[in-house]
Amino acid sequence: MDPHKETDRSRDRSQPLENLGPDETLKATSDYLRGTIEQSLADEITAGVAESDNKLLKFHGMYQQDDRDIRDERRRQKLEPEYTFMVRLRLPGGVVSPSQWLSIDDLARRFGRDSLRLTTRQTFQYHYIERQNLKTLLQDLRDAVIDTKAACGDDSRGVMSTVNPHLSALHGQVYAVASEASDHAVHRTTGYEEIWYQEERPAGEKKAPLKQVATGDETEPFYGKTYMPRKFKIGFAVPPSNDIDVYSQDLGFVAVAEQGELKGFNVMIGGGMGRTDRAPETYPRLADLIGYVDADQVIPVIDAVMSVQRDFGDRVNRAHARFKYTVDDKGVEWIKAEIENRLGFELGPVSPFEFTSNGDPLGWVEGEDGREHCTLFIQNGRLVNRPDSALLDGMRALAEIHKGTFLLTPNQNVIVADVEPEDRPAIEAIMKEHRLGEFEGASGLRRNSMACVAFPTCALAMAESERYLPELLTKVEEILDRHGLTDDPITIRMTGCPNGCARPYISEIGLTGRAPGKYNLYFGGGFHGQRLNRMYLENVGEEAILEALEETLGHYARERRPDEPFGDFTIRAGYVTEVKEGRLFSAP
Ligand code: SRM
Ligand code: SF4
Repeated sequence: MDPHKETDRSRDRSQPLENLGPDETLKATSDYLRGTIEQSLADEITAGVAESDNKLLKFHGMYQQDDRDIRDERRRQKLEPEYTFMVRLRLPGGVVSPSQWLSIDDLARRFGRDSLRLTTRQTFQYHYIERQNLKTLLQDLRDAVIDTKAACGDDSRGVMSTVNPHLSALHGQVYAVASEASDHAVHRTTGYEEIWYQEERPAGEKKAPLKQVATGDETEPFYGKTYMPRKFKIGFAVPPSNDIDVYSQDLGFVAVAEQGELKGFNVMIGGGMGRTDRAPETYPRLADLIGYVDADQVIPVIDAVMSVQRDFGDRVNRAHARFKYTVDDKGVEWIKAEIENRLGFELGPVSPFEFTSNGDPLGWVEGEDGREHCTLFIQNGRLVNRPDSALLDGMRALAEIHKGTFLLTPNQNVIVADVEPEDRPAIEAIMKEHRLGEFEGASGLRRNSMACVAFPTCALAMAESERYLPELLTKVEEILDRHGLTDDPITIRMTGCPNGCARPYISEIGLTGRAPGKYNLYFGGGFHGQRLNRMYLENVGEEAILEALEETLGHYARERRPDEPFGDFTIRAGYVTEVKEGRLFSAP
């Protein structure tokens, strides 16, 4: 029997637009993401943009936001919200040259209120960009050979790659593939160049269609007019580091090497973090391993996998539109068969691999070629100048003398990479002057912590995250001190809502915001991101969180087995039960 005949296609792109959700019509009628963005940018009645254009702007890498700290006050004063824009860069693998850093920094000082934010997917975000500055910002970024295409929106998002392409030949080869994947999977519309760079629309431009999985559309041969049903995330890991959290990617590649050279990749599909409280039909899910491909087949695999989601993803209900749900609805075997059908060959058997952690080893390491690399801890990825530490200035000073590259890590940190041994003293002097090496005194928990942006810019935040985690950690550090756990690496991740932007569902301690000051507390995630955690306490405040941590961490200190990670211990000791099935259908 042909399995395809059995497939319910009532919500996918084979349907007429009127049967699908409103975002599908918006995309289809947007003239390839142009919409009325130009008109919105010129609208003198508001500092914001029309809602439909805001949705389209996401495909251009930006979101309209308003400062939530002053939202109520402005409402009281009968003023419109203070609209500004978040702008996210497309930076595959997080690699940036010193001159690019200087340009990015200049723009943060000119337009972004002296602040840069490093994200959990290895890129920079600007916040507080006023609408009238968007074009200059994007043009200046273009001069630095950087764009913001597809950094948000229903498309292939920022492609991640295990950090440090300079550490070994293998890392460099994997980065090259990730970079090619990013350029390949980005949308092709010239609407971006017309709006932001004021370029003329090309007449009758035709692009070569991608074979097999093309839509027949000349402008967007892969995506067609309706792009993807939802965001789609690709990442490349190089064992033993799982820094990119490959199990959380829609499509993950795990490098396989032979004698230090890249041979191919194990392929994983269907990972994702987002969930909604009290909606058990939404859940975090770990990706399934489906096989192996040689390195030269990565691009066809991306086309095949993304096209399966493009064609079968849910285009009615956006809360159910991520690839993880398509994989579960159709079944992994069905999806794998469909991918192989589109590829025209079968995936090979999985090649064994082992991960040891998903964090960043901080400090200096030496690469194969004798050059050195220093990973700096940037708390929650925020680069600003504060009275006690001028991180923005410090990084700028480094960029002024550094001859190698900077690498943004998936843990919101920065690597000063590719340093000649003779240049190290000058680099270290700047780090010391600007207190960029302060992480050396930080606890193992803080070094392995991440928080999403949340308040005041994120429209979806229900509780504080970036602004609160450092303070909470100071209190938890007292507990760690008492139990002799200060140096133990334990992963903790906080988000201001259940969407999971800091990948909290795969940390050993997870906190997701429910309401101001209230969080769900999770335990039991795998130390290298291989296992989901489970909710231990629901909707609790700081006191209950600290009490729970006092009990569990104290118990861990007394009774852990040699080398037993905290996440494993919380399961063995019965605080939570293991999530075995790779997805969490509902809270316990
Ligand atoms: Fe995220 C939405 C910030 C990584 C899952 N995310 C948002 C928005 C744009 C809020 C919005 O829709 O209005 C946040 C902007 C806040 C702000 O003010 O900057 C936002 N997400 C972030 C960043 C900046 C968090 C950070 O502190 O670094 C990360 C940017 C990554 C990047 O460079 O591209 C970020 N977001 C993630 C991740 C982690 C990852 O991709 O590895 C996830 C979980 C993985 C996944 O996608 O499943 C994630 N963000 C979401 C979701 C839930 C999606 C879902 O499937 O349900 C939303 C909400 C949505 O899309 O509707 C969201
Ligand atoms: Fe905003 Fe929620 Fe993402 Fe945090 S997890 S940045 S609060 S959407």
